[in-house]
Amino acid sequence: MDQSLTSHAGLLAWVEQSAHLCKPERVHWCTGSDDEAQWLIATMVAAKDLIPFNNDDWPNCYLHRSNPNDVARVEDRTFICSQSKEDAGPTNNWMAPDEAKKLLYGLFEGCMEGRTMYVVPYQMGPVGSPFSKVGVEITDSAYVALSMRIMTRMGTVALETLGTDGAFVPGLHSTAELDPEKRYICHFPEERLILSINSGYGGNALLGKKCFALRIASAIARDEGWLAEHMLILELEDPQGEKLYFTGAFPSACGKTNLAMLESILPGWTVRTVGDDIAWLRIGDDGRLWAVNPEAGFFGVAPGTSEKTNPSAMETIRSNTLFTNVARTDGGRPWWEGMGPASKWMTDWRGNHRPGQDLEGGKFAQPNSRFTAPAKQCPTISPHWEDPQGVPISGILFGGRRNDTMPLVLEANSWEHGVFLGATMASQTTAAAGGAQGVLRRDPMAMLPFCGYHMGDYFAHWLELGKRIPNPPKIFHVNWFQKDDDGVFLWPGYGENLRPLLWMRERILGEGKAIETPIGTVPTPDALNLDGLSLADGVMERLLEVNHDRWAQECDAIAEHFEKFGDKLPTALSDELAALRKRVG
Ligand code: GTP
Ligand code: SPV
Ligand code: MN
Repeated sequence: MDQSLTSHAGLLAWVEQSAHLCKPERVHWCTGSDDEAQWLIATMVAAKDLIPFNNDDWPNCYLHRSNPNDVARVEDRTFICSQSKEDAGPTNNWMAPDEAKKLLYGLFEGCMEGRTMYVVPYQMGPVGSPFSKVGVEITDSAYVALSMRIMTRMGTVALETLGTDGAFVPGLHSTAELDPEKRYICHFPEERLILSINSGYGGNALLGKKCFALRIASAIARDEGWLAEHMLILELEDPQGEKLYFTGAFPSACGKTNLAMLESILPGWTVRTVGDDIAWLRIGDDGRLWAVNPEAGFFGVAPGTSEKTNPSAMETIRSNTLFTNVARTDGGRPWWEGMGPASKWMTDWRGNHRPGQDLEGGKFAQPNSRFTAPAKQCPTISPHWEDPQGVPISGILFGGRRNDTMPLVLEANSWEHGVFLGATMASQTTAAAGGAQGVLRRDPMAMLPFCGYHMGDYFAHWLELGKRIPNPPKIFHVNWFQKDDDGVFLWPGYGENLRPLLWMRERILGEGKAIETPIGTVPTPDALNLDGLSLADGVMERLLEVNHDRWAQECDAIAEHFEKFGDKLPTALSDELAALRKRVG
């Protein structure tokens, strides 16, 4: 065993126990140093687990191809293992903790034979922040160790925060045989423990991210009176230099990274990035809601990312970036659909060498292919992104991917109505998780796959918290994804999303032209600043339309969604539905 880097008795005992169970050939404690990263990379390149990109254009960038059966989160194999089934609620898979441990520890037995066991201490949240928390992931995947170094504050820095007797969230992970039939992602919210086996992919395997910072943290947040959310955090600076901060909860692959890195299309206005996926929010001493990004990197969707849609992401990923399941051109560059013209010959994400014009052989990049890049490389990163107290939030956006029904932007009438908008959000499913794509489903607050306890209690927690915020943010709902009758997006999206954002800012400042509708407040058709954008006649009206027939149907769909929560549905939300029905008529 290498020199362990800590005298934390609880941590040493757990590592010892895990080594005894998994029987690795050796144990390596990760420090997070540059030398260590280069050694991990060299080991993986030798094993063909990483393929270098052309170092002149893409310095220190590598391609990792995952097993084709292991390319996304697996919601049907993800479990909340609370003592009582009821605490997991109707939206989570549940397994009894004893049963889950018996099953998983059985699978972990000897699973690291001949392998290295990496002990990966990591910190979620900025160094020196009172809100930061420590986790330790034990894994047999060098890819995971390397990714955790980008996505979190990993290594010695986390052990320093932990000290000799601090609390940490243990997470045991093994790729084992990558057997999809034996793949389990289990969370024990009472014990604050994570067990994950037989996947090496993103949210299943980088345990600091969805497993800790959302599922376990949401349970901690309920107990401690704060929120752990699937949200981007952005800074909007006006031409006078005044800043406002927004968070936005959109389901997986529905535009958080893109909005967080928005390139302003209007002179004088600047958007900067604080976080692109997760926010931890607390009520500050000043009575406002403050948000911290617990992560240190971006695990972003590659397809659709280009100089045109997201130049800031393109610059961020230009060096020191891991790419997972993208294509590789013969010139040694990464490529994916939506990046630009295909090159003459490419190796697709499965490793097949094909002409770039070959449209028969399927996509060159896996639709959920991703980049893993350090946040500090982002040209639009906010100077406040690591502020220990976080940033003060003035607006919360909920949003989904819907062809119709939901207007481009909608302002809630109150905190309760805003919670209702979040609780009833619906969105078409994407490639970020296994299963059918493009199916409309309710995804409350974009937390359906990530809430670590009963979703009804989670709604109640949001409502309670709202009562305790003297200056609550205004809540909005946005939809960048409405389509016309030919299936073409009605709204250009990306940088153009600045326009609705500016209207939301005006509303926060008590300005902005608006009309009350039965579903909330929408801009008048001339309220958005459309300088330099030409939309066809009637498009803006259509983007802002509130169709009463559709909304009568929507009320029925919401009622059905609410039924799941039984007694746990807060009356404030059933009251909101009743009031909506009345207004819709
Ligand atoms: P996760 O990392 O899975 O949580 O996803 P995310 O919410 O950060 O989504 P992301 O910004 O990566 O966008 C997902 C996909 O939606 C990409 O292919 C984007 O190109 C596309 N997209 C993002 N914003 C817009 C938009 O405003 N309009 C349209 N039409 N597509 C968008
Ligand atoms: C998501 O699916 O919401 C992601 C990617 O951000 S993963 O880390 O795989 O969860
Ligand atoms: Mn996400």
